[in-house]
Amino acid sequence: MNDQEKYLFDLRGYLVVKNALTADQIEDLSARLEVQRKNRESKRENKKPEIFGSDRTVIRDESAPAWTAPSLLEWGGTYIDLIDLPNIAPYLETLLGVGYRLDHDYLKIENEMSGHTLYLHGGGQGAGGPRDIVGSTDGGQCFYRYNNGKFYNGLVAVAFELNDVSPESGGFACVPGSHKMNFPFPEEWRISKSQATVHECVDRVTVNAGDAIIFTEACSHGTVPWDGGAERRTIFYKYCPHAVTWGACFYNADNYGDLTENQRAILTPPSAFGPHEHTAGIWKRAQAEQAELHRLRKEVAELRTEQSDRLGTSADS
Ligand SMILES: O=C(O)CCC(=O)C(=O)O
Repeated sequence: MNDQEKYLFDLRGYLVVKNALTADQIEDLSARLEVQRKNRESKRENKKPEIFGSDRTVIRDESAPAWTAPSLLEWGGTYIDLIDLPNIAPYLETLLGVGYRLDHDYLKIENEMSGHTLYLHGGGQGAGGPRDIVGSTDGGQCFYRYNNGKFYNGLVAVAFELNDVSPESGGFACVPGSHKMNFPFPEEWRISKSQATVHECVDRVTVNAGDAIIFTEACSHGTVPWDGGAERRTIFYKYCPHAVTWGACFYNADNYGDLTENQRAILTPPSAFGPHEHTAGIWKRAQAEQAELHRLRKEVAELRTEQSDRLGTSADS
């Protein structure tokens, strides 16, 4: 992150990294997404607006083990590479400090079906106000500071765009500078039901497919209602300092196939020590217990099936 980027991030609360993704990466991410959309269609799950992954506050069903909230990481390929992209990692380390962690991930699709409303949320130092969806019970999670030569952020989002987005189309927007605000966000500007009513203090950010918008959640931001014809498909990976958590459900790195040491470290649950040997031992034990639980549940399910098959056979004879 060079001095100009640091200046702009401190000034505005966001940055655009041009061409963060290669054409091949966009293709792979898009292809894997389309497979999931087809799956959803075939199950007749009509989810609007279309969101995949989760903010890790969602457990799939009653029987799902803890820490298995829906995640794009299950889709493999480039979705795994996004955890630790070499051209994004230096920004995250500068903004969050070493040992930062991935907190949650999701993908959002906007098209003519979306019918979105702009709902501005976030706001530094609790300035989001009591009606803010992320800052209402401000436990310090929405912080932004620059002190003693270091950035401090409670949550940094990386929004990877798979399509071109012009300001007239809609998409990411924010109130630049609001991450440093000392006054509550004016409620009358929070919600806009159409593009025409979006307040002039809101910046609409223009991007091309493959660009990444890096923003601090402390900056008041939201999605401008879509009016762009085709589609906007955006992947969000959101990162915290190692001691902070937003999601209630941590990643279990064992669930996502072969990962690099760095990727596993970034999926470590929160602690003051980060991905350090002190916490690594405890976490390894929790993972082993999860694996054991998984195996035992499978065994019980198989025994039950066997038993009901046997009962069915004897009833027939
Ligand atoms: O659509 C966008 O880029 C904004 C997303 C948003 O509001 C969020 O990530 O909290």
